[in-house]
Amino acid sequence: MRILHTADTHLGFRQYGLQDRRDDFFKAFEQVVNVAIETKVDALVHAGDLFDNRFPTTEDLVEIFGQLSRLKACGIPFLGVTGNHDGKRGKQWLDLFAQLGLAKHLNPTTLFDLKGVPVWGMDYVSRHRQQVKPPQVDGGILVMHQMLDVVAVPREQGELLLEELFQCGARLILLGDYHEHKDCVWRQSDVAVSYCGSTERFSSSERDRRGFTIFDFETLRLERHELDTRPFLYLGSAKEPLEDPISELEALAHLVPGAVVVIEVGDCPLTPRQLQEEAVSRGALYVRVKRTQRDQQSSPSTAMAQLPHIEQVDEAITSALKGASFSPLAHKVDEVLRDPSVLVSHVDKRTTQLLDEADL
Ligand SMILES: [Mn+2]
Repeated sequence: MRILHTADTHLGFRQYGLQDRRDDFFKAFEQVVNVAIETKVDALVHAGDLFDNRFPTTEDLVEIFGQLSRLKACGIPFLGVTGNHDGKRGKQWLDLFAQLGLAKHLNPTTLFDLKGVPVWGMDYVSRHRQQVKPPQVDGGILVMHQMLDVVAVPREQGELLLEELFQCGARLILLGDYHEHKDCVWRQSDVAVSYCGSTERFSSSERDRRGFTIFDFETLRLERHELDTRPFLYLGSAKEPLEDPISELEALAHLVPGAVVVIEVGDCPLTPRQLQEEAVSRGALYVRVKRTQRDQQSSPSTAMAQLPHIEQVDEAITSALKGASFSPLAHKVDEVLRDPSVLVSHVDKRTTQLLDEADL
């Protein structure tokens, strides 16, 4: 029996405020569904963070219904748990999808019978820096969305202990939350534990190819599938920041079209806005500029000493922003973010409205 394991699809995420990036996350998910259907897997397991947040838009819901319906038409069950990003108080989106016959919301006490193999799941448990006990189950597959001690940094912040997972009774434990797959499969006697990684780059630090895995339940053998995602081009590094990013961009012009360019710069006189314009004029989608400050590198304590007192943070941000060359739109967004009269739950809507009005 073949089980497709995916997680951390973060659907609806408008990374860098871009509609293109929002579409990229859906395209990656569509590829996962395509492979599930083409290779006729027995189930698609989603280990949490299906959506990037608790409030998917109607556009997001229309697209997810489309993909779940394709799976249903092919008789492939979609089995899921919620993650830390998409979990709601009370009923979950997965419960709605289940009600419509498009998904199964897994839980620790009632098994889902997948052709004779029990499948269990547990939604993300928010216990910051405390350990979560895995449920004791009776064989089969367990799906969870938590950080394992062996990948958490620092290790004490791990929510689950790998050793305990090996003892929980399941034979295959499919996890979400950690966005990397590489070196994230652990085996002990007849038990395998694995993270599949995210399907699109949720942050520019996710440098490896994105993908998902298919497990053969009988042999516990794993097939890795790589996804065709938005190219990210990395120029410079914290150790070797660029002094002259423009000539690097020129040298790599053939790689730039459509890419998100991540530039690590040192003592460069150009502002992020100027770099953005330079790269976009060469066809880049977006530029993420990281500045490596040599004095901060050598002495983090000096940088700490320069931080304003907590009560003056707002003032310090305002005066720093005055000196920065951000667009009027960026200043408007900043106003919404720091305006105490704007409810946190309204921030997303208000900023999206500003971006839509700006018609970028
Ligand atoms: Mn995630």
